[in-house]
Amino acid sequence: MNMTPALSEWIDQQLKRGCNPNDMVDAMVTVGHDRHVAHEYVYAAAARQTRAETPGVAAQAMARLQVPEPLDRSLSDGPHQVVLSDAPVRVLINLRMPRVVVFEGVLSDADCDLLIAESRPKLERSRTVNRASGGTELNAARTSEGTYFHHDESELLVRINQRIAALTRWPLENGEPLQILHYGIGAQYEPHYDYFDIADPGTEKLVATGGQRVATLITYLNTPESGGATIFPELGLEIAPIKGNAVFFSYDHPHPNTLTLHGGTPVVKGEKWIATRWMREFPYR
Ligand code: PD2
Ligand code: ZN
Repeated sequence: MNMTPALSEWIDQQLKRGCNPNDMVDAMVTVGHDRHVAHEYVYAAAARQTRAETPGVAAQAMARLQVPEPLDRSLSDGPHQVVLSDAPVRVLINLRMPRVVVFEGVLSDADCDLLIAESRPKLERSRTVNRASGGTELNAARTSEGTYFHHDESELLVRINQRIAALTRWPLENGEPLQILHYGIGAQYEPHYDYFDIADPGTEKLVATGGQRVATLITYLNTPESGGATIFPELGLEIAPIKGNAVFFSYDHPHPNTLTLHGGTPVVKGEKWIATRWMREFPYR
């Protein structure tokens, strides 16, 4: 069943009356809507209302968003690994605030090599989002080259995307295309936040599809000989880039007090390849 003007109006009215969004999803399912689609409609409408009605930019930035949560229990009383349909993934570090999880074995060596091989001929100098316009631009702070892959671009991408979605427990369709980055000696990614700043004029355009970014998974496709760590300067945390490992972090509101400032330090020896999945609130199309 598709979204009709009448359904859209019903959703808006129920939300304005203060109805519980989950009850609304249940009601839509009983009249024949797919649960996933119903969830998407209701939560997208709720987010639109919040943005439109919340008085100031500052308040909007503080509204808490749903974020992916890869682990369903603490490492103290549960296994240290996530069982997926193919190979398990081990949890190395589990930090609550900010939410950061470091994983081992997210991708096999063979899949890392294949991703690099498929990316190499497509590499272009990395562009960053222009916060004012919502477009992209070359940026001295990001001296890497990169490319991206659509979700179903190849059998390899389908497999990797399914694995990332299962690990993060977040719908693949909420993911931006998988971004591959290559850093040579001296190349780095200066500290930044991955969310879009509410105060930036370009943000409205950037969140029009998929809403805010709410989480990031950076997977290391090789092990640089020296340098190239991922750092969270405010936490004093450095993560060694090790082939097949990954760092996940989430940010439930687009504000520096999420403590998710992070960067990639210059590669000192060798080269560095990563695959980044940025996750949005809603389907990204
Ligand atoms: O390459 C990294 O370590 C890195 C650091 C900061 C990647 C990203 N951000 C990113 O892809 O968002
Ligand atoms: Zn980043």
